[in-house]
Amino acid sequence: MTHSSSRATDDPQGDTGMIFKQPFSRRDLLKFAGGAVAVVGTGIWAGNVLMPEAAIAALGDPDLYLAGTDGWIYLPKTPAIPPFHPDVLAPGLLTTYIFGFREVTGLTDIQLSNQQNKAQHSAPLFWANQFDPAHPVDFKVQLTNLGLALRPDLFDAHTLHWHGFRNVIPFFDGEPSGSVAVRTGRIFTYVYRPREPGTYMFHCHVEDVEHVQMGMTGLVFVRPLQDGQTLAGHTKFLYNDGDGSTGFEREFAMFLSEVWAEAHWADAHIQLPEWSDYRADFSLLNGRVYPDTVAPNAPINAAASTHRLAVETDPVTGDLVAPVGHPELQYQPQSSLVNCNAGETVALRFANLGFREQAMTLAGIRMRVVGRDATPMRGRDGTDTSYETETINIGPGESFDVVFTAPGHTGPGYDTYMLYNRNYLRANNLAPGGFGGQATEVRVYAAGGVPAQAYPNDLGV
Ligand SMILES: [Cu+2]
Repeated sequence: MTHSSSRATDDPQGDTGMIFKQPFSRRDLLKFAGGAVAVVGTGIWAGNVLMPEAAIAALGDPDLYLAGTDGWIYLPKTPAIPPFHPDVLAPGLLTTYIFGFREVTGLTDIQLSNQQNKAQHSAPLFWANQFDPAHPVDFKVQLTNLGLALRPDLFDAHTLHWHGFRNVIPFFDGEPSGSVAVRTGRIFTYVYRPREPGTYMFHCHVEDVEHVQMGMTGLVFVRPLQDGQTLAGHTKFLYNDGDGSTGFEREFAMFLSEVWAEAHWADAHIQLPEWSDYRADFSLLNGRVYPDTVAPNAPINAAASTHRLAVETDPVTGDLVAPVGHPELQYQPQSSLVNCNAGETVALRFANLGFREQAMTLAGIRMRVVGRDATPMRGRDGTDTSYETETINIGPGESFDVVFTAPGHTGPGYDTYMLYNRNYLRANNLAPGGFGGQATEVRVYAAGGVPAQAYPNDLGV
């Protein structure tokens, strides 16, 4: 910044007194605005007016637009948990009340307001590139609070908290007692400089035990600067490994969450859940339970999926387009199916924001853990601390980055390997026939059987 004179003397229009009665020095403003100054740049100081509109304009357009609201999702109706599940208030094919996020990039204002009561679970998948000092560009996410259609009495704010994100300045942290929160009808733009590649999660931090459990949480990851180089035959990587050891051909986000039916029912029926009674009835993967986890993604706009899984929306209403053949999964657009070809290297990005530790097993294929909590498995002296396992134990708030090599397969069709929670009650949620829980499939085709991946969690076929 070059501007250094006081507001009072560098104000030819004489209009800033309407905002600050006392002459303010730039030093005072720096103290006042704190860390936010570091990211808004020099533009807003030119006119000497500390206006939110000016600050937003100086930042440029957000990379991503999210909205917070309520909504409904589908979970199997058996086993029923009377009177909590399925909820008698649920519309159409749906069963379960949620709070959640929606991705609303490109929607008109009218379409945006239409998305009240149309939240999705898990929250929209998005990603950013590692901050490049040579080409400094911040990553910006605009959050609109659309309010809760079913609970207008709950005028809860929402925030975006990027869990595990290093060095976020408090202004953009999203923890509501230490930073701003977005009240109903308000809009706020979060600004990040993602300096550490890896897999993270995000959630609303307002009444977070409730809002996280209700569904305001999802997975976010940061691509390393190393991407685009060719190392060990790979061009895409999980970390800046220097040797290609975290490279992959395909990547799949696996977000673990839970639903306690009684709490969701209570929020829908204007009751107060007792959170110390917490008991997860459903364990979910990317917001669905098996075998819905292997149903396709909702239709995805591949060209628009540069920083987000861009689910197609209705051109008139802006509402989500449901996965083909699965109208009940309209608000659960993300598949967990892993399609790959024999011999390929596949990356799985796990994050858990359920409230219990989970043990995810890939039966018959060894996974190599190359990162934990957005930290590569390297010692201080560079020693490789990655390890092979068939099971990862993943606590609440933890993330794991693993890679595996797809086993051989020839001929038509595919081989199926199960990826599931070792706790059988969580892999099937007590559903009849063993269906219904935190489980999915890895399907290995013969070489060339699955076309190259266009975006994360792209099934290819
Ligand atoms: Cu919230």
